[in-house]
Amino acid sequence: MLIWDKTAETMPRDRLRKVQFDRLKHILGYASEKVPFYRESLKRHGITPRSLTSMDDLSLIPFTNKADMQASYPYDMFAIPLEDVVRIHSSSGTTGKPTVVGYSRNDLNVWSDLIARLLTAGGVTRKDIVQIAFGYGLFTGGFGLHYGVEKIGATVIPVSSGNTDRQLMIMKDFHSTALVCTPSYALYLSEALEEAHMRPEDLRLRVGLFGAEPWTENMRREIEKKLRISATDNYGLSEVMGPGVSMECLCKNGMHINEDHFIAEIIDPETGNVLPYGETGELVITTLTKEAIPVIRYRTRDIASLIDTPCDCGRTFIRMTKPQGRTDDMLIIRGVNVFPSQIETVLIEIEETDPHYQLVITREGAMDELEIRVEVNESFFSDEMKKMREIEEKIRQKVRNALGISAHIKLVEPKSIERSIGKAKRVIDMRAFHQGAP
Ligand code: DLL
Repeated sequence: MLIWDKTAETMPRDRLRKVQFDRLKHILGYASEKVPFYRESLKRHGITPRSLTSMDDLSLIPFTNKADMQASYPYDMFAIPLEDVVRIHSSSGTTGKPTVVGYSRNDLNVWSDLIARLLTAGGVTRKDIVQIAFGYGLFTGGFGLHYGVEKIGATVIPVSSGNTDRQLMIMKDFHSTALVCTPSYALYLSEALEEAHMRPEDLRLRVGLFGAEPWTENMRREIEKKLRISATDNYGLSEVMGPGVSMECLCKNGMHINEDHFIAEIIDPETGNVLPYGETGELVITTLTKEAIPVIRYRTRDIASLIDTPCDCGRTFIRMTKPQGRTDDMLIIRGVNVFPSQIETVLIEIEETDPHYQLVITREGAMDELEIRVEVNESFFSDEMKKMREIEEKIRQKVRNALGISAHIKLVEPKSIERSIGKAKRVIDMRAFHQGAP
């Protein structure tokens, strides 16, 4: 299996620990010198680079959270003058003000190098023709992946997101061999292919590198089957860089974290205590080399666990599991904690449905009601009410067995749930509306 930067990616763990510790001390000094927010918060906690005696002291350093990033809007977290910032991206800002992130020249070099690692891990080589169907713009997906493709010397087709017919035409006519987009869009493209009476054999697609939203193993199987490709997952977030924080190799058993540039920890989201490897909690990330915006112990709100068993690919970096969702996406339905991805896992196993669904939560009096809208597969779709009711009942029971909640199931016609060209919107929570809205 190919590895982009063998020296870094297969570094013995004791050496890696030392690199991390030295870089951590450096970044603490740098952040407190250049960013008033860190100067104050580290001083309040009595933390200086010298006070750190080992990596275990990491847990003494205060967290940074989304609200801190938002309060610094637009540029207060920047550690370098604007004239040295060569690129700006930003998060979508669906919850409040967007977070603005900047990159120095060196940050962009590191970023494209980490994307080169990601692409190589997913099976892309300089011979590939890579179709990027992530949006090019403030979102980090398009431009983020782009420069890594150029770095490895593959051919990049910067189609950007949307215009599905054109995506398919380009995929076929330009002989794309690798597809880069969100997993939900990959699935949508596979359907559109069928509708256009094209077959995967008409394309040269070989691999898919998907990320930016949660997806399940079942969804991977579905996409791999429909597009006849090998699909890998990759993870990142704008606040700490964008894509390239972690990526799967072809062993597909967790995403290797680029540990020479990031420290990952898992904490209990309630107490903030650090949890051991293997336990599930909130992922916290510290950047070790970012110049424009160093980020220390950032609470990502993503729920995952860390895996430190060796991987067959030879990389020594630990892996993170697929994030199940975010602490703020977790639904509490009549006191039971549920992640949309758990419901997806149940739905995908039911052959009569397709993996397109929406969860609608309402409140009747004091009771939360969950409605699962899911598309029936074309071949099972029928006018016969009885048949449809039987499928609904089957799903209801499976959801109850797996998650311990009872849900109302609504089968909907094939292709009736809106498809997304970027991150899919699965949850419609009407409870706030019922409760307080005038
Ligand atoms: O989504 C960066 C990215 C672009 C990653 C392209 C991978 C590929 P944001 O828009 O800031 O950045 O959203 C970050 O998306 O905190 C997770 O909740 C979610 N997310 C990203 N990748 C994955 C993944 C980009 N592979 C937020 N699995 C993160 C699950 C993911 N969730």
